[in-house]
Amino acid sequence: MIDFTPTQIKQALRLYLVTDDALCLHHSLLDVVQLAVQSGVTCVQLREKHLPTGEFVEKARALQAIIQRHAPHVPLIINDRVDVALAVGADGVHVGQSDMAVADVRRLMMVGVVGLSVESMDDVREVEKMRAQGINIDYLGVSPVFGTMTKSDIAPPLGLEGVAKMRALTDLPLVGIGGVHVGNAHQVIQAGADGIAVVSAICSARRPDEAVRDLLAQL
Ligand code: TZP
Ligand code: MG
Repeated sequence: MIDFTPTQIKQALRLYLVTDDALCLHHSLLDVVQLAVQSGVTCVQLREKHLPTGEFVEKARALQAIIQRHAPHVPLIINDRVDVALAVGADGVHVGQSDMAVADVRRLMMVGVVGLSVESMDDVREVEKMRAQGINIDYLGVSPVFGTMTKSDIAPPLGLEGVAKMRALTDLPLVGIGGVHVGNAHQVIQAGADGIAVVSAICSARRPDEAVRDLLAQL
């Protein structure tokens, strides 16, 4: 675990892969991650909603080994679980609005990246208040930009207008997630995001390497 500069964080958000084992239709999750980092993905988030903790930790270590071997500059972020991130020495944690409060995450993660999903303008205003109190949040996930089947219990889509409005409310790095694919990635960036985060566009691709290259070409 190292400390990333704001510039490094912004660069890491450019093409951010969020994993979903069940959506890896043509390759194992580990193969998807390997192909993706070899092809230029700039960040990987391990997102596991159902694994027992021990297996979650094992999987985090397996991903870490792959990333270390093939693209050591690519950060590994753990979804939700500060304990898992600390146990394996991952580069950071990403939490949502109903996960552990981001101030508590920051207290536990004295170094490393802390990302937070924001689903409304009020969420962003709340973030700015926390920052004014000295709570260091590294980036925001704009969630969801478009409709998606990948995640249930999801807020209404913010749309490109929502991305632009959030951009106007904060200078934090923003990554757009939800229904982003090769056909709309460019618009998300144009609306003001620093990068895009995808699950199915890479995990479910027959050729994850080509999917990564095609997405990068749009950014
Ligand atoms: N958080 C907000 S939307 C989403 C997550 C994890 C799922 C995005 O999946 P996809 O397949 O890229 O639409
Ligand atoms: Mg969460």
